[in-house]
Amino acid sequence: MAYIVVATKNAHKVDEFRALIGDQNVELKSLLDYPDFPEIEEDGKSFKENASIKALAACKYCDVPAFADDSGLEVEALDGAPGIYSARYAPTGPERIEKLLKALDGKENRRARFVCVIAIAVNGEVIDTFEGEVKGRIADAPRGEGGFGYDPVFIPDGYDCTFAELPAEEKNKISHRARAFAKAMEFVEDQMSVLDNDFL
Ligand code: ITT
Repeated sequence: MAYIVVATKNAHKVDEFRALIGDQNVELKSLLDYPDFPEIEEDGKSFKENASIKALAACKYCDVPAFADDSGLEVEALDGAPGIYSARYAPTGPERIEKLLKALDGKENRRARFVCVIAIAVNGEVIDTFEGEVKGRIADAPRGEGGFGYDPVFIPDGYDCTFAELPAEEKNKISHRARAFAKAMEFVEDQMSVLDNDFL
């Protein structure tokens, strides 16, 4: 079976992508399947740059088409922070959430958005990038056990519950990742020949 590599070590992202790919005749591998893969320095200045760095590194190392997801949470009242530094905002997940809630303490504006940029790399080149977003607001306290990262404090527009309280299928219908992935798939379907027919 043909396979593609997603350039991530985040098992939650892999699960979400597997669910998004569904029953297509393609196997999804990740950097968790390549334990010797060298650490990638994410020194880009944007989601797009970091996604491109990761996709290219995986494509070159694994010698197959690869894609990467660089994502994060942008909070309006914090001028877009933590943004591309979402994974590095504090040492652990609970500490990141605690720091975010503290930073928003007393602020009326709790608007935020999750952003995801997917980069696709084939034959040692990034061929395109795709962005998805989901808008919402930051809850007063963490709620729910599902998802990962900032999900317990993110309430998507149109809902009263956090991403962590939603069933995974529901998050996967409206998330920044799902939206970026839908755009990427549309492109891939149009460009099958460019991708050597090995990519889906
Ligand atoms: P890789 O670089 O290996 O893919 P990572 O987790 O470090 O894994 P990023 O650099 O893209 O990935 O950082 C994304 C961070 O943004 C992630 O660790 C979460 O803190 C947050 N984030 C992104 N998408 C999220 C989601 O769907 N739900 C909750 N938090 C999310």
